[in-house]
Amino acid sequence: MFSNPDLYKLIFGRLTLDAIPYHEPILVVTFIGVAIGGIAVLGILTYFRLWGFLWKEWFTSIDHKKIGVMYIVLAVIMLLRGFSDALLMRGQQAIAFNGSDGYLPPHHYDQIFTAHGVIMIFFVAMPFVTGLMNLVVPLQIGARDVSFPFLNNFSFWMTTAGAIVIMISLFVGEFARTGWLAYPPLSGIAYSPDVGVDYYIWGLQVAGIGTTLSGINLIATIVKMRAPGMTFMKMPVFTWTSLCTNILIVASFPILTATLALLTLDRYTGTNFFTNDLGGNPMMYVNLIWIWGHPEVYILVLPAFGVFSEVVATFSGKRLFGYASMVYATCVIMILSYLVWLHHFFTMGSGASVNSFFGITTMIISIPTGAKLFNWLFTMYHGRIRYETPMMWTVGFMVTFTIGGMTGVMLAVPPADFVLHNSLFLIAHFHNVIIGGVLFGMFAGVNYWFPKAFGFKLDPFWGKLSFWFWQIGFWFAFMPLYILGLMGVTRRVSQFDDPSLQIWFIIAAFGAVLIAAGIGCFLVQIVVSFMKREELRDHTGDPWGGRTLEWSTSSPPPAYNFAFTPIVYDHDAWWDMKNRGYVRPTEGFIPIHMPKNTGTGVILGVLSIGFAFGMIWYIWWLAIVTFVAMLAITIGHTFNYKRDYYITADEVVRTENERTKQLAAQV
Ligand SMILES: [Cu+2]
Repeated sequence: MFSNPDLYKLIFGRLTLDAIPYHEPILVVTFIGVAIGGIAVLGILTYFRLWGFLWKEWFTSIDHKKIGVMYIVLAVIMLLRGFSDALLMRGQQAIAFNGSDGYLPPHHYDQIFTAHGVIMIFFVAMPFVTGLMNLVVPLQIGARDVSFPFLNNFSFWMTTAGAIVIMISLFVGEFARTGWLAYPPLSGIAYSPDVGVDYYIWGLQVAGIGTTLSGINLIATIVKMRAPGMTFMKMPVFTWTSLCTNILIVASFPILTATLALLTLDRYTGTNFFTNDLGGNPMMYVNLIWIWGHPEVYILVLPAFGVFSEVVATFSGKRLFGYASMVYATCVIMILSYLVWLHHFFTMGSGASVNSFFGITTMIISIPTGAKLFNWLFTMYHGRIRYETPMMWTVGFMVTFTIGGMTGVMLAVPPADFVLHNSLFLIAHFHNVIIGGVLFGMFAGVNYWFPKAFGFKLDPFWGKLSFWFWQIGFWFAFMPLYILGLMGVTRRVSQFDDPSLQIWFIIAAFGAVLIAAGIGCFLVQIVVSFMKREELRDHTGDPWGGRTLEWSTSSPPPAYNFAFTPIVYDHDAWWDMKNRGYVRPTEGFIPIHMPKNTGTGVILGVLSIGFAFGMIWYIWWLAIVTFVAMLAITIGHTFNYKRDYYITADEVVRTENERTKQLAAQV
C-alpha cells in the first residue's frame, strides 16, 4: 500500500512521518512533558472514577454558570501555553547577541511569536471574557439562563476544538510563521506552502463559529431576558459592556470569517484575492483583517471595564459615579472602535488626509475612556475603600492602563507612528493595554465572582502575591521594550548585532520571570483555596456587600438561579432590594421548566477537529466524512424532543429552605 504513492496520498493526504518534529529538541522535550502530564491527569481521573461526573455534570452541561467556568479553565490552560511561548521569546532575545544564534532558529522563533499572539488573543483573552460574561450576565439581569442553552454548550466546544487544532500543530507539522494576523502575500501558498497557515485558518474558523454564536446568544439574552423593571438604563454596567461587546462580536467576527475564507480560496483553489499578481491586493486583506482586528481589542477590554465598574462601586461602598455617562461612554467606544482600523498601517501610504482622519478618530477614543477613568476615581473619592484582591487588580489597572493609553495616543499621531510602526514600542504599547486592561480585568473578575460560582472566596494572600508579581513584572518586562522601540529596534527579530541593546532584553527577560511567578501564585491561589474552602466559605451569597442581582442568590446559585424572577427598580438592584428590606419568599414555589444536558455539543466539537485536520493535511475523505456526520448529528439533534424536564416544586422548596436556613444562621 505504501509503495503506491497515489493510494497513500488518497488515505493520508500530505501527512507523512516527516510531520513529526523529532529533530527539534525543544519540541521533543515539550512532547515528553505534555505526554507525562496528560497521562497523569488521565490516570487520576480514571482512578477516582471522575469521567462519569465530568461528562454528566460539566462537559454536557447547558448551564451558563458551568459553561462560564469551563471557558475560564480553557483560558487558564491556554495562558500557560501562550506564556511559555513568551518565556521562550524573552530568553532567546536576551542571549542571541554577539553572533550567538540562541536556542531558537528563526523558523522556530517565527512560529512561536505567531502562536503566542494567536493563542493569547483567541484562546486566552476571548474565552476569559466569554467565560465571565456567561457566568455573570444571566444572574445580573435576573434570568434563569441564556436564551439558547444548547447553543451555548456547542459554542464552548467549538472554541475548545479550535484551541485543540492549534495545539496539535505543536507536535504534528508546524504552525504559521506569519505573525498573528497572517498578512499575505507571506501567508499565501507561494510563500507558505506548508501546513502552518492552514492550521491557523482552520483553528480560527472553527473557534470563530463558537464566538459568533455565543455573541448572538448573549445579545438575545440581554435584550429579551431581563427581569421585569430592568429597563436598559437600569442594567448593571457589566451587562452594558457585555451587550456592546457582543454587538461588536456579531458585527466584526463575520469579517474575520470571510477574510480567512478568501485566503483559503487563494491557498486551496488558486484564486487571487490577496496575491501579488493577477489583480490580487494584499492590502485589501490587511484592511479587512483590521476592520475585525481593532473592534476585537475593544471586544476584549470593554468587559474588563465592566468588571472594574462593579468592583470599584462594591469596594468603595458607594454607588458608581456617573452611571449614565459610563453607559454612554461604553456605547461611544463601541461605535468609534469601528472607525480607527487604519491606524494599524499609517505607513501604507494612504496619504495625509486619510491618515489624519484615522489619527483623530483614534485619539478621540481616549475621551470616553478617560471619562470612565474619572468616574472610577470619583466613585473611590470619599469612599470607604477595602483593598481586597479584586480592588488591588482594579487600582493596578488604573495606573498601568492609563500609561498604555497614553502611548496609544502617541502612536495615533501618524508622523510619530511612521517612526514607531512595527518597533518594540508598539509591542510594549499593546501589551500595556492588553495585560494592564484585559488580563488585570479578568483576574479582578475571577477574584470577585469566584465565591459566587463556588461558594468560597479565593485565598487573599496568594491572590495579592500574584497581583504584585504581575504588576512589578509587567514594568520590568515592557518598559525596556518602550526604550528599545524608541531606539528603533524592530519587532519579530530573533538575533541582534548591537551588544549595547542586550541589557534591556535581559531586564525584560527578568520581568517575564516575575510574571511567571505571578501566574504560579495564581495557580497556587486556586489550589490553596480549594484546600481551605471551608475556612473561606461564604454562606451569605453576598461576601463583598455587592450591589447587583447576582449577589441575591446563594453561592453557588441553584441550577434555576431564581425561584421567583425578581422585580427591579434600580441599576443597583440588590442594594436597592436590601434597602427596601427584602424578605425571601418561603412559599408559593412552583415546578421549574429546565433544558436537559446533552452530549451533542461535545460530539460536534470532536468532529470539527477531524474536519479541520482533514482540510489541513488534504485528507479529503476525512474532511467529507466528518462534515457529513456533523450535518447529520445537528439535524438529528433538532428532532430529539426529549430535551427538557421539570425541577419539582418540592425540590425548589428544599433548595430554597436550605438557603433560608443558611442565611438565618448568618444573622
Ligand atoms: Cu487598533
